[in-house]
Amino acid sequence: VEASIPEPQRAAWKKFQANGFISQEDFEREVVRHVETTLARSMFNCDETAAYAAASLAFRDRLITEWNRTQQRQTFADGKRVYYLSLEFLMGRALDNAMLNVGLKDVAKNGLSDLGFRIEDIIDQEHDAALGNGGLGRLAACFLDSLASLNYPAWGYGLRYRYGIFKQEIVDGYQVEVPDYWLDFNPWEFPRHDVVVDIQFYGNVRKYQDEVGKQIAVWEGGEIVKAVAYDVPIPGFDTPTTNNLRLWSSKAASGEFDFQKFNSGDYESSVADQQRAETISAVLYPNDNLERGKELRLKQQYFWVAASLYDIVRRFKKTKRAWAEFPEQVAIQLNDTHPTLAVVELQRILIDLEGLEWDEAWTIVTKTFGYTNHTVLPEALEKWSVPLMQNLLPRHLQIIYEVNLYFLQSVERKFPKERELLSRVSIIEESQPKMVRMAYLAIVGSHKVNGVAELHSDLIKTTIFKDFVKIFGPDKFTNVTNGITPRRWLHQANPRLSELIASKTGGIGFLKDLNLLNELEKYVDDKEFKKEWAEIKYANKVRLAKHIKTTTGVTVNPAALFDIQVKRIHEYKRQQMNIFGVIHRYLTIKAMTPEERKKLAPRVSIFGGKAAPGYWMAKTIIHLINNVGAVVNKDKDVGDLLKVIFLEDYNVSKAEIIVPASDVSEHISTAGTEASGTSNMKFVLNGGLIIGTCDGANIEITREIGENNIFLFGNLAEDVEDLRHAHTYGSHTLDPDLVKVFEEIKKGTFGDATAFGALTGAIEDHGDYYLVSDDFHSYIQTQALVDEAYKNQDEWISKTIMSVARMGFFSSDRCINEYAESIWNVEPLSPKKETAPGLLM
Ligand code: CGF
Repeated sequence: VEASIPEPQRAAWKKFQANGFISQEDFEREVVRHVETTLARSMFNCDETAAYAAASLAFRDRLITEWNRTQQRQTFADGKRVYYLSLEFLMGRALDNAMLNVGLKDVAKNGLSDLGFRIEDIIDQEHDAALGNGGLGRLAACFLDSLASLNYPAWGYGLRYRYGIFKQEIVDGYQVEVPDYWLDFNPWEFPRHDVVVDIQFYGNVRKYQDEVGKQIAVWEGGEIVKAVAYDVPIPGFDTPTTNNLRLWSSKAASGEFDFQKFNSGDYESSVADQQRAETISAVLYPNDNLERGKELRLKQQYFWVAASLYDIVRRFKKTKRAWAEFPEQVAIQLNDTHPTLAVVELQRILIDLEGLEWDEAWTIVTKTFGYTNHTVLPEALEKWSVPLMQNLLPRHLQIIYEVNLYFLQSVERKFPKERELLSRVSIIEESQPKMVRMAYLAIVGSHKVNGVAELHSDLIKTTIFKDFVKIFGPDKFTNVTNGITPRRWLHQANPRLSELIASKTGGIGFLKDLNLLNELEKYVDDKEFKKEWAEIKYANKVRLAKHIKTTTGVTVNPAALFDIQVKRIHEYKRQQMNIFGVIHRYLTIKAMTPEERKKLAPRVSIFGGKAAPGYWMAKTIIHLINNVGAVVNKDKDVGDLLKVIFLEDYNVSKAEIIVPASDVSEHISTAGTEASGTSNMKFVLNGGLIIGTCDGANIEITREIGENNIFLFGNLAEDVEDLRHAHTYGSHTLDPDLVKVFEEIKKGTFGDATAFGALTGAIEDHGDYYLVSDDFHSYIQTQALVDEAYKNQDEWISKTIMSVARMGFFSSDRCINEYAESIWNVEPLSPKKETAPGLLM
């Protein structure tokens, strides 16, 4: 059906086309209209929640106007688009971001005040969109911001989980998970009930030869689930470009419920189908760096990639181009191996549905995809059991076998004498049951594979993907060091610092070209500037101290050194080493004379982060941190010298309060385990120093900001294997300070010692896989250097200014430009007007 308005009537449309507000008056009118009509409330019945809803709807309308124009522009330009496939998008709050990106925060602030509200209170009403676990999902969110800000024609594709990452409550020191139902009111999405795709599961494959002898495969039977699109507008900063994030929601194909069953009195099973279908997009798997191989997860993956590819292919087919041009129009990035089935799905579409020959199709497929690896941890590398896949996706499994066959044949031709190599690189692992190795499938199906920091990209080439480098050559493997968006992680989270920087670098241009931060080097010794810099840090610490007081009841001194470690709780990230260090500090303070105590810099050790619900060791670490806090925080001998805080339910909006308040933050993973880390970048950008290992992006941060401005410690990645070997086969003597810490735990100082037996046992008796004992001495020594350095505030501040000045490299804009150039081969499409209406530079 033709949906376009006929030419003669278009003038009427143009006259009434929505334009979105620009002035304060228009904004206020829109807010009042939404309160009164959309929400059916009045001025006598408008609380902060309603005001948030109305303000958000006003901004949403504003965004959608530009979204429409952007989509039209991109369609007319008919150029290449990027599609970023990610099972996680950890977006956080949208209102503040939208206001800042379109340059209308002041308008909103004054408008809301005119209507009787404080903007901060309104912003605070918003529920985080928490469709992710940690770094990987937040990276995807930063990338969307950069793609739009740099005017790249790009779409994100993900799942619209009904439940995002769980809310964490701490009860008696233990983590308790509470479901996070966030969709009660979500003004940021547009349901597209007209964009619905049928997704098939199960069934079987019928093969036959057609008249000309061609093999035809038909996937039949099974069940159908509907994918419904929900669109979320993504506004660029200082540009009208507004890109799209399309999230799929699952729905039963058979409508509401089975009426036949219902009428025959079988009510329960009549709704069962519907529920089963809706379960697919119901919940985000709460694991970071761990894959568990559950069928529902595989269903999620196929559901999402099949719907996304259908959409992408449909859009391409409208251009009426030849299939060979597909990779010139479409670049698809696989965020980790989660979307790897997309490779197989595209091949299936091309050969089974569009009738292309295998080789022709496979050339198109491999030119289209790029794959980003985010981890070398073996437990995180995805594998799917062949029987499971056979049952759920029978045709896809056949295609995977065929891809593998041709791949192995090519390897054999190239390396005829290396039989071992064939089994090592086979996409099918010959185990019991057989498994599909998704990373290998992603490598074979993509034209580029990248790691996310230099060390990580080197490691994948020399360890887990070594054989593939030999087969495909080194050029297929590349590095794109992660980045963060300075819009959210400086301008939004730390408005005062952003303003101060703007005043010295010639305006807010640095938010689009982060290298302009270089200008700050001039002020490293400027007294007045340093004073303001220090005041801002102090104010941010006061803000966090208030948050700590209201959420934990503990009073902390904002003048103390704030030492922060916030991230997912994982043994490789070594929060256990941090808390053991805290216990060591506690014991040291207890043994000090009052005179000695006076010389010590007071410290607040702040932790935050979620443990995967099934990750018992991580939960034990949380428990120990809380128990140590309970003892230390009420110890009169210690007073302000040490406080230990665990912040409940760490998420993006809390990070916006926490990150700007650090003096030191900890990034202390065992060398070679953290692919990149991105919170390290956020903390340094906000004027905090870091204590860290030579791991992930810490290495490049050191290169950029200089060795004098970072506290590095610990063993190097290249020595880790030997040390582990020595633990297992040699004698493993524990660090004496660590032994004392363990003795204290075992005495029961921090509650029932048996609760922590596994934690100490992993180090004492089970090989200390994460090298906690090996690194403990150098960790403690380096913490002492931090104490010393902090005493010289003048120099400390200079270090932080110098560091911020040199952080330009870590903008996600740099990162996206690198992807665009070296992987996607896509150009920005700038709107004619350079500046978004309302944004005054
Ligand atoms: O991806 C991670 C994070 N945990 O989500 N990985 N995964 N999977 C890595 O462990 C981080 O080191 C990395 O910064 C992040 C984004 O690439």
